[in-house]
Amino acid sequence: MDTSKRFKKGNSGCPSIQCEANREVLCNECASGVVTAAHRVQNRSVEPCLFGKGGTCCRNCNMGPCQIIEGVDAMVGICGADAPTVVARNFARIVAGGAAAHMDHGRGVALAFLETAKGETPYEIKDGIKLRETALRLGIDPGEKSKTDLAIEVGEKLVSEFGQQEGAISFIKRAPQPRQELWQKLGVTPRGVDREVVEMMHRTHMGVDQNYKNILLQAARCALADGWGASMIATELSDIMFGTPVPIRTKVNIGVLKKDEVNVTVHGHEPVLAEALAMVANDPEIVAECKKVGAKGVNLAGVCCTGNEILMRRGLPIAGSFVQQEVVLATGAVEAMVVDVQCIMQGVSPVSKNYHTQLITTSEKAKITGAKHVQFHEDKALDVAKEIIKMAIAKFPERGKYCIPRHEMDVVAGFSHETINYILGGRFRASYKPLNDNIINGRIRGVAAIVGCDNYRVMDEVHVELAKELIANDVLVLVTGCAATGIGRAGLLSPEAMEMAGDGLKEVLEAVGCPPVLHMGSCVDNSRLLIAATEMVHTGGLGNDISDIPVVGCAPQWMSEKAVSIGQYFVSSGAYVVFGPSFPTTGSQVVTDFCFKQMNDIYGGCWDLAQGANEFADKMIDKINERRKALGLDKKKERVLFDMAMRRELGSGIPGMGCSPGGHS
Ligand code: NFS
Ligand code: SF4
Repeated sequence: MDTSKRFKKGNSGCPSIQCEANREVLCNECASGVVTAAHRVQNRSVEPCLFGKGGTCCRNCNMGPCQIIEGVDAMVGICGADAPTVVARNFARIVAGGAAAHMDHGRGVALAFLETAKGETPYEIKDGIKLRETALRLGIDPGEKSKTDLAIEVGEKLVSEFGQQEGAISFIKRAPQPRQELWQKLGVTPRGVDREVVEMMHRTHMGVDQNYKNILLQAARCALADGWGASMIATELSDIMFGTPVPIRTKVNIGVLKKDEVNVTVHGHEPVLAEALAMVANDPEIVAECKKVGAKGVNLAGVCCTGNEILMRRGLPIAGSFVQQEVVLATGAVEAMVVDVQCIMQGVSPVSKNYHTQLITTSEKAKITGAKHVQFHEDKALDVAKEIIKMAIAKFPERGKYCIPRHEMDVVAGFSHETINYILGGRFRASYKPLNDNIINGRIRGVAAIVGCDNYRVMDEVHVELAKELIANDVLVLVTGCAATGIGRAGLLSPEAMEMAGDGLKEVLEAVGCPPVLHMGSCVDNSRLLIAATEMVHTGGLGNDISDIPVVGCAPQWMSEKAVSIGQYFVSSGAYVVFGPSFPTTGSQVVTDFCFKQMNDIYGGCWDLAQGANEFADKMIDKINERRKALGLDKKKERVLFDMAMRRELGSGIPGMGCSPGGHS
């Protein structure tokens, strides 16, 4: 039945949605009258504008907006700008927007780290070994320096890189040597973190850079300043402060909410807030307050990438990914949703108004109408955290009708590149050698990253089906972000899922006891993938650069600008990256060809576009095979082709699987 017809604009009801947990909530009486993105996407009466979709609408000056059609002389901008220029400018501004989000996040972490080093916050320097390693990488001699002095020096150095004007950001030197030389030759080595975004915005202002290739070079430099700069700074300093993740068992999906506890969901991105909440959640004072209102305690659960941060480091559960944020509230069982920055739908505020739920904003950068604002300060982190949790406790007696679905799934997360090292190589000879050896001997065909968001424009469980198809073809899968959460809901992040792997991969996994899909963290933690790929190069036997190794990446349901910045830094680092369901340059064949083909000649990595798990798998496995062949590893490895029956069979063993929103594609 086509349920989309049943709902007029503004009406709520049971939307057409595939995920059982989401359906159980939204089709329940407790969600009656609630309107979420699942409803809005069904009720949307206007299709996305073709000019906007393909990147050919320019609003960069007030002679426009101009809508451009490539190859039609009369359809250039008033200023004369043609499709390649406009599309490249728009694409570059998407990269700059995404990179800026990671950069501001990275800066926040770096400043909090410096305050922590100076003893001005309640956090500590937890990973002294990683602190020393990082110091050495920055050219700082740890010598006999105290942990405090060393941390201050590391913090000051990395904070300074945000405003650095000349030279090169430090972590770029972690890349394989040939890659660094290529970046130098192309002139895309980032000089400072912030500088590259400012320059990108300048160059795409009306009447500045008009050569699409030149614009896209700066987009690459801007993205590299994100991946090898801000995101890597965020990951490394978060690890040093809060602990480098090690494999940990926990649960995901809406069923992690508890009926007899005060449910506090923490949504957004920056780990400093979530860590503080986790530090006080079991405080005797808080537990006593809970008892007074008849609750057993505080249940802290994550949403979006904050969820991934606390899942990786503390084993706290994730209630929902991006597409589930409103559904989590529609359970009526959430006392407070605490948010900081990024990926917070404006819809959460009206949804929360249907319940007793208190929506709390904590960053001066992100205020939401209808929410209470409690400003977070690192130096008063625990006091602020307690204040927030007490607000949640006070709401518990007001909880009305609620519905917590039974769906939750066991996952193992916490695969930092350091732990992959230990798991594969053993604590005493930590190394990527076993991984490389198994790729060389063909047990593992290659490595694929599935990253990025989930998205109401995608109907199918692309992440899940793709991951299954890849592991069945002996491809080890690494995941981050909301893709990781979705794949976790489907049961693929547990060691038991190794049964679905191809014989070669299974043999390797059985020996080390890890899942076929490794959860590597939040979206800033894609920097861990850069390091893992570089380690594979350094370990030897698979070529001299990232563009040689049989590693591919994809974001099949991308939504955020951050995803495009991530994709571009992987491409510029030599990876083959497939996006879907659409790509923002398709309004210009010239720019699209440049991204999909010529970038490969420049970087040894390029973009591509696919729709549906099958096409993604085909393209990614073909690329892995192509790289294997170039390395002389082309021993015939039969490709397992999936048909619908096989897909159904694979899915049937896993209860409560999946959670695609089921919107319109
Ligand atoms: Ni990544 Fe994380 Fe999720 Fe997408 Fe948003 S939470 S930083 S952007 S939606 S994966
Ligand atoms: Fe139109 Fe050119 Fe102005 Fe863009 S910059 S809006 S193409 S006149």
